[in-house]
Amino acid sequence: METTTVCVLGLGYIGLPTASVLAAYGYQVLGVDIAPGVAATVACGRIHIEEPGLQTLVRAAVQSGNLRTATQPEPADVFIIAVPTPLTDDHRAEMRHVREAAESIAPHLRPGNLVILESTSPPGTCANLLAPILTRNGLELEKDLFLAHCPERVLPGKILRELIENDRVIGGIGAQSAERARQLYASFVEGRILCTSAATAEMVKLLENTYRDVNIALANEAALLCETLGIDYWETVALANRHPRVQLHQAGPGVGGHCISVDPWFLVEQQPEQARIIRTARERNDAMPAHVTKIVREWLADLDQPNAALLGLAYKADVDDTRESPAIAVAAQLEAAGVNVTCYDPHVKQGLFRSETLEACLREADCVVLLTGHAEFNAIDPAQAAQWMRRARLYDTRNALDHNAWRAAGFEVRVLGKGNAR
Ligand code: SAJ
Repeated sequence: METTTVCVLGLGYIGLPTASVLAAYGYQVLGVDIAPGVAATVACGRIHIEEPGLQTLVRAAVQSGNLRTATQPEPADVFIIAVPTPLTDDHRAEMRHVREAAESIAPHLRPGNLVILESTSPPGTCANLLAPILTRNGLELEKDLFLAHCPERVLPGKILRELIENDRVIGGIGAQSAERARQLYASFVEGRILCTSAATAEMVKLLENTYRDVNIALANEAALLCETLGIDYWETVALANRHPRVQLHQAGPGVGGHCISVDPWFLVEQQPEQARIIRTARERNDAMPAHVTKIVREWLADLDQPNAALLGLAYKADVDDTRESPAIAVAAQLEAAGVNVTCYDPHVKQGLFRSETLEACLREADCVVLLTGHAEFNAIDPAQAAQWMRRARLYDTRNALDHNAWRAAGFEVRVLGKGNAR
C-alpha cells in the first residue's frame, strides 16, 4: 500500500505535535507554516515552543525523513488545518487564518482528498466557510472530497500524551467524511473515537472550554465572597469537593491561554441574547487581574515609589505560553498605577518587565506576587528572598507556596481567597 501523505497547515502548539506524531506513525508529512522562521527551525529538527517531549519527537521525525516543512502547501492525500482562531478586538472569532489556509490548499485538491479542520471554530465553519472554498474547483463533498472537524482537546504541558490517549470527537460534513477522518485518527489515537456531524463537533469543542471557564468564574467569585466574609476559600473547596457530585475549580488571578479565555466568546458572538451566563463568566474572569492589582496597590499604598516583584508571566504553571496571560495584565495595570514592576519567569524568554534572574526580580521589592504556579517557585528559599527584598511581603494568588515557610522567614503573607490571611 502506498504511504499516505499528510499536509499539516500551521506548526504551532497543535500542528507541530500532530505533524510529528503522524510522522512517527509512518505518514509522509509536510508541515506548512507561513512564517519562514518556523518552517526553517522545524526543518533543522528544532522547536520554537516549549512542550515536554516535543523536541525529541520532532528531531526523530525530521531525521527519519517523514517530516519535511515548507511555507506553502503541496498536493497530499490529507490536509489538516491547525491554524490559530484568535479573538478580534470586538470579541469575535478571527477566521482569517482558517480562510487563508483553505484558499492555499484549494488549488491542490484532487478527488479522494480529506480535509480536516482542527482549529477551534464557531458552529457552521465547515459548512459555511470551508465547504464553499474547497469545492470551488468542482469537487463534490462526500463523493470526491471529504471534510471533517476534529477539534484538538489536548492540554498544553501534556500535549503528546493527550494527543494519543484522549477520546476524540470527529464531526463529518457527512457520514463518509467522518468515516475517512476516523480511519486516520484510529491509526494513532488510543482513546475512543466518537463520530458525529461537523456542526455538533464544533459545538462540543466550544462547550468544553466554556464549561471550564464558567466553573473557574464560579471559583473566582466564591474566592472574592470568601475574602469579604473572612472565610478561607481553599479550605472550603477542599471540604466541598468531598461531596461526590461537586468539583469546584481553583480560584486565581484570571484565565489566560488561547482557548478558555477566547472560545466562550464564539458562542456569545452568535447569540448574545441567549449566552448570558457565558458572558458574565467571561467578564468575571477578565476582572480578576484588576482585583489582584487592587490588593497589591492597597498593600503598597503607604510607600513612595513602591516596587512589586511578580513571579510568573505564563498563563499557567509549567508552560512558556504568555498568550492572554493574566500575569501580563497585572503587570501592565500595576505599572499604570505607578508601581515599579519586575517579573521573573524561568519558562519565558522575553517580554516587558522581565528580569533575567530571580535575584534581579526580587532585589529591593516591597512585595512579591505569585501569579503562575510554576514548580520552580516552590524551590525558592524564603530566607534568601527576604534578604534581597526591601519588605518581606508575599501575595500568593494561586495558593501555591508553603506559607508557613514564608512566614517563618519573616514574611507577611496574603492569599487570594483568604479573607483572614495576613
Ligand atoms: N485556571 C484557573 N482555575 C482552574 C483551572 C484553570 O484559574 O481551576 C486557569 C489557568 O491558570 C489558565 C486558564 O485557566 O490561566 C486555562 O488553563 P487550563 O489548564 O484550564 O486550560 P488550557 O487553556 O491550557 O487548555 C484548555 C483545555 N480544555 C479543557 O480542559 C476543557 C484543553 O483540553 C483544550 O485542548 C485547550 O483548552 C484548547 O486548545 O482549547
